[in-house]
Amino acid sequence: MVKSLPEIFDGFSDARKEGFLKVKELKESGKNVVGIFCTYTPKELIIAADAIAVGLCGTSEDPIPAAEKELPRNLCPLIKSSYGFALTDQCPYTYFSDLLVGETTCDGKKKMYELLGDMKPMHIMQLPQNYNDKESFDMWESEIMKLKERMEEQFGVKITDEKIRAAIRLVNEERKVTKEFYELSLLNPPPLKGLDMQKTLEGIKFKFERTQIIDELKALTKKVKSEYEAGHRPVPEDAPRILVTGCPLGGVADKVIKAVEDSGGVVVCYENCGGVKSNERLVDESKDPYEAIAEKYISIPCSVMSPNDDRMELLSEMVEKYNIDGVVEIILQACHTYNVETIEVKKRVNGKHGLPYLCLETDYSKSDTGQILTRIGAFIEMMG
Ligand code: BJ8
Repeated sequence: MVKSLPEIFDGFSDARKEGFLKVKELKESGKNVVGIFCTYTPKELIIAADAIAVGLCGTSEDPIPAAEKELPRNLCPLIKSSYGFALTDQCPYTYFSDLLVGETTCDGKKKMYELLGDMKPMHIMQLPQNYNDKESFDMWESEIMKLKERMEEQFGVKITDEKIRAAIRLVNEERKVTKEFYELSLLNPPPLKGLDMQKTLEGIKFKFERTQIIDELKALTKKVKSEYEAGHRPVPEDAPRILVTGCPLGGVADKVIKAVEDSGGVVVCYENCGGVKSNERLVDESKDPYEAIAEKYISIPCSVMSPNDDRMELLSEMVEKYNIDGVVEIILQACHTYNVETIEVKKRVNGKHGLPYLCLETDYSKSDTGQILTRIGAFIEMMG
């Protein structure tokens, strides 16, 4: 039976739940599972070691009370949720992971990794916090080589030149089709709602056969385009076009993106991890594979970097490219690096682009849903 677009988007939304069974099956068939938490993890090395990479960033508030018995309450919900899942053994992805890989990004995450190391085998990559200088690059390249060695040792495999190059090509292909999918929203009016785009970008993290992800995304992009060409318009022409930036959205999308779209706006660009930040730049296939991997990953403009001018440049590029009417920034409670960067983001959006900017600090609870809807409603109305 041919599925409709809403059914396909809901399918991506259910991917996290459905992936539980899939990961169990893969595990039983002898596959090794590597749990990851961040866009800085070089997935190519995990794939080249014939293992599967599974995202373990918590997006639910359920395990937070358990985490708060050990962690400070005044900590980012993403960290508390991820830790709570590991602590309570409630998350099958964490349970089935043979190895966890983390990076020294923000303070809370890197200290949580130390604690996780008492529960599971853990490999922590030392991430330098400057993407411009040579010493930082050399250090990161050596961290990439250390991860290669750890994968080989942990799983008793050899990562050959051929395997790493094949993994690079595969992940690059996935990035290209992901980009083609989210670039659908360059159209005006966009051919899909931002919440459906977000469900899809989040859902692909819980599909483990990379070629299947590529095929499904290509087919989805084609279907959205052909329905648009046939006259399907899910978004009104005058809906203000919103760019969302800031912290990862997995745990707050239903609250924030839905509020934007229920108020008459449409999210056309996600600058966050999972969107533009992780997919715009490819690994250079013509270079030494490890140098090329190091170059790609160290250039991710996350707020843990200092300085982080590239984020502002990327933001400006996207504001112009997507013909943006307003920017909404999401700060997860106690995320200091993104929170301090809001000053620069606001200046850039208001000053350079003359556009309205709204910053929302939130967590995974539902207690501020009404307040967020009111603030976003007023923001969108101002643009109307
Ligand atoms: S590359 S955004 S996935 S670190 S929101 S845990 S920064 S206190 S998630 Fe992130 Fe990697 Fe950067 Fe992306 Fe800390 Fe902030 Fe929480 Fe964060």
